[in-house]
Amino acid sequence: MLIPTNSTEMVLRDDSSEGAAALRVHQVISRYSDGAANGSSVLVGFCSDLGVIANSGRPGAKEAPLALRRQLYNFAYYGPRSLFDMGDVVADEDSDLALMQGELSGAVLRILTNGGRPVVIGGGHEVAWGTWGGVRAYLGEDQLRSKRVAVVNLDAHFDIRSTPIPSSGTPFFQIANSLRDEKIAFNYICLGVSEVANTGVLFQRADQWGVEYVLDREMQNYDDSLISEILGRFDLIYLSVDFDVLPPWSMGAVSAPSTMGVPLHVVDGIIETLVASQKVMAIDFAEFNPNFDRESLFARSASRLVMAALR
Ligand SMILES: [Mn+2]
Repeated sequence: MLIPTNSTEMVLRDDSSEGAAALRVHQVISRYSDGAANGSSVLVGFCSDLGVIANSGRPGAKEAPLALRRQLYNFAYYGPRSLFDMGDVVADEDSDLALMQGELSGAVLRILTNGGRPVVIGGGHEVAWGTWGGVRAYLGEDQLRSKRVAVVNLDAHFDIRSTPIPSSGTPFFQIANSLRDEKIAFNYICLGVSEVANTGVLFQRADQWGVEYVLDREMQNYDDSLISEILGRFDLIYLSVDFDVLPPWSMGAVSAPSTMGVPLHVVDGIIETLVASQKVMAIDFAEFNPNFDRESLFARSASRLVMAALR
């Protein structure tokens, strides 16, 4: 079910006595309504770690939306645009993972249909199958065939495992499979891949499928040509960001911290450039796990990246 965000669960800072321009996100963000969000970013939380548990990972990602909003709502905000918050997709007694993902797909579709840009805060990376469901439904078969649509994933892992039970390790396998059934191209670009965190089978599968990928060690500096080259080839992008793409010293609060990672400023630059192109239809962020944070330090890096998507 969809639960509205309750800002009484957060400590909010108010500097408005300094003047009208002393605004923070919590002072400009409004509860989502269908008529108002045209052209604006819309936050949606996806409170699930069912996929992480199914992938034998460390549970806790379902608490991420609140932990990240606690930071995000206090960030200074300058933008001319309004921001909206749709609340959280949460499990009820009867929910299983597929049901929650279906509910997220419905939320994403509703935002897209009303001209907004969904910015989804997971949850484990199983969030991606839910976000994609909404993007897929919005585009329909015609646009999926006629437009050049890319799935760009910033992640240490390909997440194309073929296990029979869907999990946080399978979303891009699921997307590939569903598109193959309809004979639609799967344009998958995975940035920040770690050689020691993906088995040979996954590299073979990526090669077979023509997945484009860049290794973490090749992404230590921001490379504008890489991003403009991607933007030149595609009309529309679904962007997914797994926080475990970051170095372990920037991000320890994930199920599987990286061993090298792509620096925070590089990931930030990629998100900002892609979003500024207006080609990003929907974004999701995955795998933050507040159980492994300390003094909310990692929540701060993570929400900084979410902020880069809220332009
Ligand atoms: Mn992932």
